[in-house]
Amino acid sequence: MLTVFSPLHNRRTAKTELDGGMLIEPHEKPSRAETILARVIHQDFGEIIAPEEFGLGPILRIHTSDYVDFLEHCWDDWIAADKPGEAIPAVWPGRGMRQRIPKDIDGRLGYFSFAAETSITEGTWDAALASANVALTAQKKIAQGERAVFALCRPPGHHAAADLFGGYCFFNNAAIAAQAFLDRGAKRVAILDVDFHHGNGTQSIFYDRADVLTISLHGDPDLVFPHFLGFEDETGNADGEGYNLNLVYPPNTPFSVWRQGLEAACDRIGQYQPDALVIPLGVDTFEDDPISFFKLKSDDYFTLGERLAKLGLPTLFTMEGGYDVEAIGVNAVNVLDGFERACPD
Ligand code: SP5
Ligand code: ZN
Repeated sequence: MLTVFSPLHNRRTAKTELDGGMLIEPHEKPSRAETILARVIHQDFGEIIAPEEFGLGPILRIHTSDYVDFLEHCWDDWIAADKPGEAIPAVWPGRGMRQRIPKDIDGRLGYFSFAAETSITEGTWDAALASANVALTAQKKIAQGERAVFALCRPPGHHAAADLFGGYCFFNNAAIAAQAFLDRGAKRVAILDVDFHHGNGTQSIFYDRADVLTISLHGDPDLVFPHFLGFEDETGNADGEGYNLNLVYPPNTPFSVWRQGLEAACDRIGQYQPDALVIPLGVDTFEDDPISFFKLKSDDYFTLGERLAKLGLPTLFTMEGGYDVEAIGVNAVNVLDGFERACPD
């Protein structure tokens, strides 16, 4: 399988994540991508290519121009305001307050975010742009005939909404790729999010639409991030009614239970008959993940990949979460390996 990777991911080197009242070293760190890349190379898994550049056009199909402009200039604005640390939002337009974009950078950070763990830093824009280009390059390769491509995206994307960053995400790489499939002639695209966390950004982007089916399997948002979206009664709205599916699991869920949700998701995708499948691939479902509570084991990721291959669809994997850095390479590549082995060609 082809892997798309950009060394520019390394431009995102945040030093701080707000966690438990402390500023800790971020869970979402450069060694994550390097470890996955090393595993792809070690397994001799296939060709690794650099992304092409697509400009802002395909990003603006998903994100608002106000938001893109904010992200591009946030760090410069922060420095111009003489702030000492990394750019962290600390105030939001809560219930009853005005939803308007302020001039001040503290106000803008709050307007364009939904969480405070994700700081914006000097190279964040470069890395986020490269990550979107990784996903778009993978999409183009599939449009040109590849059965499956691995977009080794970093930073991840599935928490990013049309005009919100958070959850370590800035551009929603999976949504950008799904829209690119449609813009190149696909009629329907399915997105099956297997990251431990609910793909709130992706859900919100396509919630009113029937041309993208969004499915997410995740930890109960009553107990974990993102807390305010991802419940099973969220089934879509207007034209999108019936085109969103959330499958929610409690602490300590083992693969034997999780895979029942995977089956339900695959059944729904089968009915939908999409032209392409996008898999936001997080391996923070792993038993030793430091911020999550499922109990998947490394071998289970082969089984996941095999099941996805049996859907028989052109498939684009975007890398999302996974914070046990020692295991992230093995687990991510096991999914791809299981997929390849189950493919007829
Ligand atoms: C892409 C992705 O997986 N994003 C996850 C974002 C999670 N953000 C909230 C993290 C809260 C971590 N709390 C850790 C408690 C254990 N020290
Ligand atoms: Zn996650």
